[in-house]
Amino acid sequence: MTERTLVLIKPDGVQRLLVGRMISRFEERGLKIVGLKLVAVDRALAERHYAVHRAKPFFGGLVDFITSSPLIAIALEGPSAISVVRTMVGATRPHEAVPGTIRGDFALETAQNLVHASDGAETAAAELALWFSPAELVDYERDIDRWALAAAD
Ligand code: 3AN
Repeated sequence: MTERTLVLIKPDGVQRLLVGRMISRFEERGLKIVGLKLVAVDRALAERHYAVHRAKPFFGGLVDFITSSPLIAIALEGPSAISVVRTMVGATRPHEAVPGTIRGDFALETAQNLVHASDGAETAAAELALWFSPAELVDYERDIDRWALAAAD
């Protein structure tokens, strides 16, 4: 089933010059970029995005971190995109992430684990609406899809 999901390349990914490499991984997998922007996140947006973690001891630090420097917000589309992207990102705690995943290849610290990816259909819909206006999500055809994704549906 074709799905859309939200990916954030967090401030550590931007500062460590990993934006291009991470986008390449998603593109090479066959996922379609349907939204993309650089965002200087304010605290209100950060707190809404991480609202489920509001009661956690790391919440304040998490909001400080995500507002400390710009991030890249990406909307990706493809077959089972939500679970495909979560698998590509790897375990939340990078020391448990397997090699070949983004965190398994580039991260060691949970507080600096480079990427956010929506964890389910409801979350993806809510997060895409939070980060992108309808006009910023673009429908278009890619010629490559008849080669890369012919059997997808
Ligand atoms: P994921 O990003 O893998 O979905 P969540 O949703 O459990 O993981 O956590 C959201 C973010 O909160 C993580 N990406 C990480 O930046 C931060 N976080 C989670 N657990 C901790 C922790 N124990 N200490 C510091 N930061 C944490």
